[in-house]
Amino acid sequence: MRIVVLSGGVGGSRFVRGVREAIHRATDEPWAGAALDVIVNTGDDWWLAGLRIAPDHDSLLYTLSAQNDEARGWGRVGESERVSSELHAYGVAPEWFTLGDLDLGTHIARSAWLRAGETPSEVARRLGARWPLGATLHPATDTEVDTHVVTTNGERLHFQEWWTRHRASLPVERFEQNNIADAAPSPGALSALAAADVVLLAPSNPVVSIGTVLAVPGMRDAVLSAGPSGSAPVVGVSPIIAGAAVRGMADACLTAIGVDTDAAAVGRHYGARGSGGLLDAWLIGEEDAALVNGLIADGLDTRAVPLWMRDLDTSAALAAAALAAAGEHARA
Ligand code: FO1
Repeated sequence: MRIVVLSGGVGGSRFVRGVREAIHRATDEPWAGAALDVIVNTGDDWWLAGLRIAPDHDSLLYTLSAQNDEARGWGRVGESERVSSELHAYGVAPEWFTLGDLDLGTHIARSAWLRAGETPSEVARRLGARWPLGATLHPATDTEVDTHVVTTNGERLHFQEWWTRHRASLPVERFEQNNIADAAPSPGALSALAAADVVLLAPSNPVVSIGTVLAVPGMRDAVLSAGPSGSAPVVGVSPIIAGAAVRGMADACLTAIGVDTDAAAVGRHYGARGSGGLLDAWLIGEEDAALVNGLIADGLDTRAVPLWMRDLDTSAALAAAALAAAGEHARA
């Protein structure tokens, strides 16, 4: 079996780790021994101090290699910030963005390979080769599609500044990705989807993570026609529980595109395959069980399951629930 997950950063990384764990724990489930490919959002990426920073990729790299700082949610465990304070002192990195010493190793390696002419996909392969990740990470596209925020008072700033400096507090007119019209899915993303038996949308930010992955021309069609028979089931996991974003500031992003911050609205935003959307099934939290019947009545197969990923057990159980839902939609 081949599983493909579309993922952003922190929430996505926990979910992908859960999928990997569910694969390892499986005995007679169809996903025992499955291959795992992750299509990673690159809209958060930016150039800083001459280095290419790729937060969502690095969240996955560090989480799957157990190098991540679980408490902080990003960066490396056991980190120090000696170089970062020098970068701040010289003014080549803003005070509100910290590049840890170990983390800089990743950014320097990535930037060196990029400068040598390697693609982001090749860079991801080389970075991942250092650890047994149990998954293959594919940037959604090898084109730089940095997300920018146009605020309601006409400012245009990189997503990282809006997210990290302003904590998503500036009202948003729209999000836009540079070069998105010229972008194409990365070769690895396309081949993973072509071979997929199931596609999962991680509980990442539906707008600036999953949304940005799907905004790459050709990606949505590749998801909808995934698999050898072009009909691999697509199952999504809600990043919203009881009207609140589990992590990050997805609520600010959803508001910006006119979608309510609730599990039903996000499910409808992705849409049921039968009505022109993406999903064959949608997983929401037990806290939102009252929303299930309305969504099913609208043609979206919805299940209320434990959605909180507190540890490996709960993450693996959530992943297994998503894979089981996919199995019920597997077509010939
Ligand atoms: N988030 C912060 O809130 N403050 C930081 O200084 C910061 C630095 C940073 C460095 C590398 C990296 O990969 C991520 C970093 N993040 C930081 C997190 C990042 O901005 C967000 O987690 C993602 O972009 C949101 O998906």
